[in-house]
Amino acid sequence: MARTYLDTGSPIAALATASGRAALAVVRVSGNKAIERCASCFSAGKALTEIPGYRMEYGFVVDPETGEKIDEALAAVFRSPRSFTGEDSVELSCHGSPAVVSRVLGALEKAGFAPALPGEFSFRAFINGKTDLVKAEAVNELSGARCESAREDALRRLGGALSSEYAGIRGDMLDILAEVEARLDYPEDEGPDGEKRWLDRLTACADRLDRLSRSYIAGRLRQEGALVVVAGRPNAGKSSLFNLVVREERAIVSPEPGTTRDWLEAWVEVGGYAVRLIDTAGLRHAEGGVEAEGVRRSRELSDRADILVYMVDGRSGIVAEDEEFAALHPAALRLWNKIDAPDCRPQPQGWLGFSAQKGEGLDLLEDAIVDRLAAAGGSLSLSSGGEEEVRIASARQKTLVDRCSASVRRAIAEALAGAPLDAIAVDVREAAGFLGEITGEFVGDEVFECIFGSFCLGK
Ligand SMILES: Nc1nc2c(ncn2[C@@H]2O[C@H](COP(=O)(O)OP(=O)(O)OP(=O)(O)O)[C@@H](O)[C@H]2O)c(=O)[nH]1
Ligand SMILES: [Mg+2]
Repeated sequence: MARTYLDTGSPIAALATASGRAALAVVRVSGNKAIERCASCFSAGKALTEIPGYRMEYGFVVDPETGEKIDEALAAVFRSPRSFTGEDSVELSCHGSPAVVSRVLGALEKAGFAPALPGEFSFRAFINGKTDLVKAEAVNELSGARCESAREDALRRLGGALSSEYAGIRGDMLDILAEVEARLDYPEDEGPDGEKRWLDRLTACADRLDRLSRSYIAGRLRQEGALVVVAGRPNAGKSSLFNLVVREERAIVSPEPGTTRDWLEAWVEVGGYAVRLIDTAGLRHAEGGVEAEGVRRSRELSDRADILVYMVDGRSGIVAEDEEFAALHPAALRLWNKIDAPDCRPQPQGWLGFSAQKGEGLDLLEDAIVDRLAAAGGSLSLSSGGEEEVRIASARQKTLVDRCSASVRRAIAEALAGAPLDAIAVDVREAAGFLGEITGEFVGDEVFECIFGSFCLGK
């Protein structure tokens, strides 16, 4: 039967660094008798079982059945509870070739380690009380940070800034709940200001929740990057723009209309944001087949874009298809390409003169992209310059914050309408429960797989 996260009795092993060729690879093991089991695959096994935590031992990884040497390595020992997972753990720094890693993992399997599930080390850290869910997600976000803004935000969340914001709001709610329940039990004990006090505190909670919810757009853009899609009719110069931005001849450029059939993507950094730039197939009424599929994908990507860059060949000007598309995407950034060509027509108002061939207009295009992203998500500069804002980057947390906020707003509306206190208490309790779910105090088992399953292997 397939293992699950709840099978915490099995010791686990996984490659914690990226797979492929590298100077070093780190293989991580954790769990029941992890140090002893690892020692059975290590030439200096006895020393490994005897050294204290946070120490390293030099030796060779060996096959536990045949004693054959597999690789020269350093083994770092972490003893429970002072380890990432809270369990006994070892990190083997080996040489970073796929052949070495595969044999090392094979040896560990013979020593009783099961291959870890994605995020299983983090899951164990969570159930052993080493981290809450918000910080566990922050570790994963830090590992996945593609740009400076993502690193900065994730590190702040890992440091506990977001967890303490949730804990603060939840603490306030539990105080309010205690107050409401006391009024329920002893209505005569409260003065006339009593209701106003807790209602004010509840409103302050709702405002803090709304601020967190609003931070998600910026948080997501900073963490995941912005999807910037270049669209336009065939031959407009989309692939030329793509190559210009990625500084490489990645896309085929040719005077033949319909050159790009499938979309191409590249990650680039624009003004501190990670941008997933996409070059698409030229939009025209294709007669079916491969090209029509390409056009369908172009339209789909255009609909999903955070920013759409629409390009026109300034030598041929605007035609009906451009107008049709513009009506669907009024917010697109409009580029009038090929201004270097002598027969380029004058650009109409609202279009940015551009030359993908000469790089003219690129600075203005990048500024416009950064302005758009900033407008979408508040302050989105590369570095927040010491600003202490905490942002949500997790869709899971955003959903729960919104549910929590809805319960709080309902409680406030009921209080203002003079509803009975026990009805209000139900909503406040529900709201506090949503916050408990965010940090992992109350989470159903089925949720774990969903959360940790999206983490990296070995994390
Ligand atoms: N003069 C001039 N020619 C350009 C410029 N940008 C692109 N071209 C030319 O226009 C032609 C089409 O360029 P591509 O970049 O392949 O155009 P595309 O929009 O990707 O075309 P499809 O893939 O067919 O949709 C090529 O011959 C390019 O060299 C420009 O800024 N100035
Ligand atoms: Mg192209």
